[in-house]
Amino acid sequence: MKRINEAEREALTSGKANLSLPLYDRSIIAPGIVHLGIGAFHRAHQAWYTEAVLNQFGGSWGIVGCSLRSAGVKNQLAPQDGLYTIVERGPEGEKYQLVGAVKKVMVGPEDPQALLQQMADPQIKIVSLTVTEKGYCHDPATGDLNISHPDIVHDLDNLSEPKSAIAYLVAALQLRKEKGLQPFTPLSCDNLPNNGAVLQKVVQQFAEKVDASLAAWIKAEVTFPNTMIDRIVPATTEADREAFERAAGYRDEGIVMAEPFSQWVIEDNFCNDRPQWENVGALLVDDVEKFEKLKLRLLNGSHSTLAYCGYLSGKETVSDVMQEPAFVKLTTLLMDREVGETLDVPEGFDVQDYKQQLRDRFANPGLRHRTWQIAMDGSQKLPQRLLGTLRDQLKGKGNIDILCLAVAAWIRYVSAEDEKGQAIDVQDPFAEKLKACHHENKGNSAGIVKAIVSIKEIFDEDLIQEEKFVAKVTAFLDQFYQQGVLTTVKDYIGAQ
Ligand code: CS2
Repeated sequence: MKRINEAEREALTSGKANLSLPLYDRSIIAPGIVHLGIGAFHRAHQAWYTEAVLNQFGGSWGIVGCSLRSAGVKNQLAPQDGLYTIVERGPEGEKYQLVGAVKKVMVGPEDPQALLQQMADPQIKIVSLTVTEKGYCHDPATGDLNISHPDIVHDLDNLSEPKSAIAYLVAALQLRKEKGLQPFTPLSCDNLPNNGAVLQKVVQQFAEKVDASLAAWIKAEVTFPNTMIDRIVPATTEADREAFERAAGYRDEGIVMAEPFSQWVIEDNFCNDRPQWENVGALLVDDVEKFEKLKLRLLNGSHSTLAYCGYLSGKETVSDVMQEPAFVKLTTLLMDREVGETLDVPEGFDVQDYKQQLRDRFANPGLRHRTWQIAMDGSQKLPQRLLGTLRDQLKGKGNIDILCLAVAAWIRYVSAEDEKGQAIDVQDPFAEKLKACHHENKGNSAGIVKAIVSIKEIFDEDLIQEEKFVAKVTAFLDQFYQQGVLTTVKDYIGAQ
């Protein structure tokens, strides 16, 4: 079947019900945004909002999408002239939208200078990022730049050929400073609390190592808005592409699957121009923190809990996990009791409704969001998803049971062996270290927990001192080994 691109677009898409198309002339749209990390999430979220701005208002807000690692996305999108389809999967079936906002795709390692020049182009007003938690090269517990991170070590010596997003930002800002240009706004769109502030800290610390006057200029001129981003976007599979091809009648290597729900809350603090995202559904506010905390703790905290418990109970997707009443109850209790007690809900926000919506979103059978995908990079995710709530609950003497159960499930998962003795493909920068903690303490849950909770980069220095926390995690881990995760959860829920 024919593949979508500009030349074929008219013939392949016209007259198709269920498919919406770009409403603007793509050929006159100049790029205004460089995006680092053009994975599925960006294409279904920020690019989707920007597409809505282009559809309604036009403007120079085309996107240059960049990968900092592989050429995978470029190979998908370049032959399609940047066109790709969002497949929205809701309870009522599928809706398709062809998106035209991505004007060009670049791959950092293919030509770092070309990417730096692109970022330094005066037409570029924003450099946004979805590089995942580990892309910030920081110590998740303290937020400081990890200066022994191999990419950072490399980049400090080779600033004209960077590897990390952090060095790309600093090097491109340096070029703009030298040219006497206004800076672009770096816009973090990753699932980190105070993501803008985290980015600012690592950029500032990196810049200080490069040149003090550059660091001072960044401090004075550049703003780093915080954002809360939300849309469930599972990795696309070949089966998704084939099903789409059959249904839509054209081939698209770049399709992304998404749920109907989407939310974007942005701190309105830009040092250069920005698209009118507020006119297409985003919320531009003075302070993102309350929204961020709510989302990271309720959605992502539950997601990680369900991912570890679910994977270990043999469930492939989150919607499979939500078929099991004990897991639904576990999530409800986690949301209402442990997380709920720590939240400062924004005025006018219906949190009860939000929690119910979350459970419905998790249960969406069309999404096929794999537990294994969410389980990735737990060492980078746990601090903001579970450990912040835990610290607040310890301080307020609130309940910590399910938080401990979740941490125990993660610890069980990173042993890299499932309940049937099969290997688990644990993707995590700390995978080897975590596995070693298990090996060195085989059969001794207390030893395993002690070794893992002593990893300061994840747990900081305080949590190993919290006896109640360590004891509960150990008890759950023991129970997991004795009777499995599902039975443990059922027992726990039954006793509530
Ligand atoms: C998920 C998130 O993969 C994960 O860790 O928890 O990607 C989640 O789907 C999004 O944050 C939803 O907005």
